[in-house]
Amino acid sequence: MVGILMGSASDLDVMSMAQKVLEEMGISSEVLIASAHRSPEKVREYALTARDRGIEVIVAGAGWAAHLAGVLAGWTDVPVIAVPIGSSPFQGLDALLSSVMMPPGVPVAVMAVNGAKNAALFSAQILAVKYPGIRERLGSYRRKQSEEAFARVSP
Ligand code: RP5
Repeated sequence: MVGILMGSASDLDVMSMAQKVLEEMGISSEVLIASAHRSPEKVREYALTARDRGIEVIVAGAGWAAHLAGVLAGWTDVPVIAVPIGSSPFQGLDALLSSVMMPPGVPVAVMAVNGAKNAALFSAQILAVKYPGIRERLGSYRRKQSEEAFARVSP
Protein backbone atom coordinates (compact mmCIF):
# COMPACT_ATOMS: atom_id res chain seq x y z
CA MET A 1 0.00 0.00 0.00
CA VAL A 2 1.09 3.57 -0.74
CA GLY A 3 0.52 6.35 1.78
CA ILE A 4 -0.38 9.68 0.21
CA LEU A 5 0.03 12.57 2.60
CA MET A 6 -0.35 16.28 2.04
CA GLY A 7 0.13 19.34 4.18
CA SER A 8 -3.28 20.89 3.61
CA ALA A 9 -6.71 20.20 2.13
CA SER A 10 -5.76 22.86 -0.42
CA ASP A 11 -3.21 20.38 -1.85
CA LEU A 12 -5.90 17.81 -2.58
CA ASP A 13 -6.68 18.92 -6.14
CA VAL A 14 -3.09 18.20 -7.17
CA MET A 15 -2.53 15.14 -5.00
CA SER A 16 -5.73 13.32 -5.97
CA MET A 17 -4.04 12.55 -9.31
CA ALA A 18 -1.60 10.29 -7.43
CA GLN A 19 -4.46 8.25 -6.02
CA LYS A 20 -6.14 8.01 -9.42
CA VAL A 21 -2.99 6.70 -11.13
CA LEU A 22 -2.30 4.22 -8.33
CA GLU A 23 -5.85 2.95 -8.67
CA GLU A 24 -5.28 2.43 -12.41
CA MET A 25 -2.19 0.41 -11.53
CA GLY A 26 -4.17 -1.72 -9.09
CA ILE A 27 -2.24 -0.36 -6.12
CA SER A 28 -4.13 0.46 -2.95
CA SER A 29 -3.49 3.73 -1.21
CA GLU A 30 -4.64 5.80 1.71
CA VAL A 31 -4.90 9.58 1.64
CA LEU A 32 -4.31 11.78 4.67
CA ILE A 33 -3.91 15.45 5.42
CA ALA A 34 -1.16 15.94 7.98
CA SER A 35 1.05 18.96 8.28
CA ALA A 36 4.67 18.91 9.38
CA HIS A 37 4.17 22.20 11.23
CA ARG A 38 0.43 22.29 12.04
CA SER A 39 0.08 18.67 13.16
CA PRO A 40 3.68 17.51 13.67
CA GLU A 41 2.79 14.82 16.21
CA LYS A 42 0.40 13.15 13.72
CA VAL A 43 3.12 13.17 11.07
CA ARG A 44 5.58 11.57 13.47
CA GLU A 45 3.08 8.89 14.48
CA TYR A 46 2.22 8.16 10.84
CA ALA A 47 5.85 7.71 9.88
CA LEU A 48 6.71 5.58 12.91
CA THR A 49 3.82 3.16 12.30
CA ALA A 50 3.84 3.16 8.48
CA ARG A 51 5.97 0.09 7.80
CA ASP A 52 4.14 -2.09 10.34
CA ARG A 53 0.82 -1.09 8.75
CA GLY A 54 2.02 -2.28 5.34
CA ILE A 55 2.93 1.08 3.83
CA GLU A 56 5.75 0.42 1.36
CA VAL A 57 6.07 3.88 -0.21
CA ILE A 58 5.02 7.31 1.04
CA VAL A 59 4.13 10.17 -1.31
CA ALA A 60 4.19 13.55 0.41
CA GLY A 61 2.82 16.72 -1.17
CA ALA A 62 3.41 20.12 0.37
CA GLY A 63 3.77 23.72 -0.69
CA TRP A 64 5.58 26.82 0.52
CA ALA A 65 8.56 25.92 2.79
CA ALA A 66 7.74 22.27 2.22
CA HIS A 67 9.21 20.02 4.88
CA LEU A 68 6.59 17.25 5.11
CA ALA A 69 8.58 14.77 3.00
CA GLY A 70 11.82 15.48 4.84
CA VAL A 71 10.21 15.13 8.27
CA LEU A 72 8.57 11.84 7.28
CA ALA A 73 11.87 10.55 5.92
CA GLY A 74 13.52 11.49 9.19
CA TRP A 75 11.15 9.20 11.09
CA THR A 76 10.97 6.19 8.78
CA ASP A 77 13.07 4.17 6.36
CA VAL A 78 10.05 3.66 4.06
CA PRO A 79 10.98 5.45 0.81
CA VAL A 80 9.49 8.94 0.63
CA ILE A 81 8.63 10.73 -2.62
CA ALA A 82 8.03 14.47 -2.41
CA VAL A 83 5.63 16.40 -4.60
CA PRO A 84 6.37 20.12 -4.31
CA ILE A 85 3.03 21.94 -4.62
CA GLY A 86 2.84 25.21 -6.50
CA SER A 87 0.60 26.91 -3.95
CA SER A 88 2.82 29.82 -2.90
CA PRO A 89 3.62 33.23 -4.38
CA PHE A 90 6.79 31.54 -5.73
CA GLN A 91 4.60 29.01 -7.56
CA GLY A 92 6.34 25.99 -6.06
CA LEU A 93 9.98 26.97 -6.58
CA ASP A 94 10.27 27.33 -2.80
CA ALA A 95 8.69 23.91 -2.23
CA LEU A 96 10.89 22.34 -4.90
CA LEU A 97 14.10 23.64 -3.33
CA SER A 98 12.92 22.81 0.21
CA SER A 99 12.20 19.25 -0.90
CA VAL A 100 15.19 18.56 -3.09
CA MET A 101 17.91 20.09 -0.92
CA MET A 102 17.84 17.41 1.76
CA PRO A 103 21.18 17.37 3.57
CA PRO A 104 23.18 14.12 3.20
CA GLY A 105 21.96 11.13 5.20
CA VAL A 106 18.19 11.30 4.81
CA PRO A 107 17.20 11.04 1.14
CA VAL A 108 13.88 12.09 -0.36
CA ALA A 109 12.98 11.45 -4.00
CA VAL A 110 11.53 14.62 -5.54
CA MET A 111 9.17 14.96 -8.46
CA ALA A 112 8.39 18.05 -10.53
CA VAL A 113 6.25 20.86 -9.10
CA ASN A 114 2.69 19.44 -8.92
CA GLY A 115 4.11 16.13 -10.22
CA ALA A 116 1.65 13.89 -8.39
CA LYS A 117 1.17 11.67 -11.43
CA ASN A 118 4.88 10.90 -11.65
CA ALA A 119 4.97 10.29 -7.90
CA ALA A 120 2.39 7.55 -8.38
CA LEU A 121 4.25 6.08 -11.33
CA PHE A 122 7.54 6.17 -9.44
CA SER A 123 5.85 4.47 -6.47
CA ALA A 124 4.68 1.78 -8.88
CA GLN A 125 8.24 1.36 -10.17
CA ILE A 126 9.53 0.89 -6.62
CA LEU A 127 6.81 -1.66 -5.87
CA ALA A 128 7.41 -3.41 -9.21
CA VAL A 129 10.74 -4.66 -7.86
CA LYS A 130 8.71 -6.88 -5.51
CA TYR A 131 5.36 -7.37 -7.29
CA PRO A 132 5.42 -8.85 -10.83
CA GLY A 133 1.77 -7.86 -11.43
CA ILE A 134 2.58 -4.19 -10.96
CA ARG A 135 5.58 -4.56 -13.27
CA GLU A 136 3.29 -5.97 -15.97
CA ARG A 137 0.75 -3.18 -15.57
CA LEU A 138 3.52 -0.58 -15.74
CA GLY A 139 4.75 -2.21 -18.93
CA SER A 140 1.28 -1.99 -20.52
CA TYR A 141 0.95 1.62 -19.39
CA ARG A 142 4.29 2.51 -20.99
CA ARG A 143 3.45 0.70 -24.24
CA LYS A 144 0.08 2.47 -24.51
CA GLN A 145 1.68 5.84 -23.73
CA SER A 146 4.35 5.21 -26.33
CA GLU A 147 1.74 4.40 -29.00
CA GLU A 148 -0.26 7.53 -28.15
CA ALA A 149 2.85 9.72 -28.27
CA PHE A 150 3.72 8.76 -31.83
CA ALA A 151 2.03 9.98 -34.98
CA ARG A 152 3.17 10.12 -38.56
CA VAL A 153 2.05 13.47 -39.94
CA SER A 154 3.04 12.88 -43.56
CA PRO A 155 4.69 10.03 -45.46
C1 RP5 B 1 1.61 23.95 3.06
O1 RP5 B 1 1.14 25.25 2.99
C2 RP5 B 1 0.55 23.11 2.43
O2 RP5 B 1 1.14 21.97 1.89
C3 RP5 B 1 -0.07 24.00 1.40
O3 RP5 B 1 0.45 23.75 0.10
C4 RP5 B 1 0.32 25.39 1.86
C5 RP5 B 1 -0.84 26.28 2.16
O4 RP5 B 1 -1.68 25.65 3.08
P1 RP5 B 1 -3.12 26.28 3.42
O5 RP5 B 1 -2.84 27.60 4.04
O6 RP5 B 1 -3.87 26.37 2.11
O7 RP5 B 1 -3.76 25.30 4.37
O8 RP5 B 1 1.84 23.56 4.36
